[in-house]
Amino acid sequence: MSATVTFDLNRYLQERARFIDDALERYLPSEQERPQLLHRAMRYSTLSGGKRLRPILVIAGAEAVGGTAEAVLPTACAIELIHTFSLIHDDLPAIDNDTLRRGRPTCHVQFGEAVAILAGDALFAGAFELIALNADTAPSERVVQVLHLIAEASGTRGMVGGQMVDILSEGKAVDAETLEYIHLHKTAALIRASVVAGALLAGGSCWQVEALGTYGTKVGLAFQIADDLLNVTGDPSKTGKAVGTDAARGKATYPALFGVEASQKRAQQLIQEAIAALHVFGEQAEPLRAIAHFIVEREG
Ligand code: GRG
Repeated sequence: MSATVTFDLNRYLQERARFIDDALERYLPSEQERPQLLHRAMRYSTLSGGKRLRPILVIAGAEAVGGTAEAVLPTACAIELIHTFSLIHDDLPAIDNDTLRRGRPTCHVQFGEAVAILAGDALFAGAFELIALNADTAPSERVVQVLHLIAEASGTRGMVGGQMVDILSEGKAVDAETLEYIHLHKTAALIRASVVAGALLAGGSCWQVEALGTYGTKVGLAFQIADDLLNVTGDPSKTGKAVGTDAARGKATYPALFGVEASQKRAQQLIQEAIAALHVFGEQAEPLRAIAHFIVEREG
């Protein structure tokens, strides 16, 4: 008789998110340390109940090649700090001018623009301090590779570059190639870097890292398509942010260019391709397969 073991994704996500939250709590500067206002803002935006998808992908990438969550924890938290930085700056009046994030007032609404800008800057710098800390549990040459990977995925060849083209495209008719450039750089680059960083730190081989890179790019693109769809069809009580804002700002999105149904199909197709890239792995990659489905099925 063969027993079918179904992977419990909810439990996996909850346990790892708790593990990451506890570590972030320890790594972030205390509100009692000077400058207290800056530290309050950094903690307010970071410890505010995000899904922790990117740090969970660092851990799942490490586990896929036989590593552990403990060994990659500083880098997992570093990526959450970069992500939180990008959200704070993305919400600023000069960029998206959003007032609600993770169900709470955005950082600049709560603390003022100057504090929000500096909180973002300090989180970004703090991320690289944390990656360097990972030399305690991973070989230094792997840590250097990860520093390069994450810096590139965050900068002009990654998130910042994608964000720039996103802003320049507002209110314009963009073609499919430009839309894909925006999504691959603004969102998929950091998601890919998360999975690959975990695998590199845990000693993954070249072919394992390459397969996980393909997985990361495809789920990263699917993630942004799903985010575009949630901005059209989502429920603010579940997304924790306003809906309908992309259309109001004339943003370049998948539903705007291709419609809701074709966008859903494209996201599903990317998830199938991402899972196919994992064929070289056994059951150690089961969390990554389940996360791929979650990325397009989530409601928030
Ligand atoms: C950080 C180097 C650096 C630059 C800032 C503002 C900016 C440049 C980039 C913006 C990038 C951005 C906000 C992309 C959108 C990505 C996205 C879909 C975010 C929502 O992520 P979730 O759903 O959020 O994982 P939670 O709240 O769950 O963490």
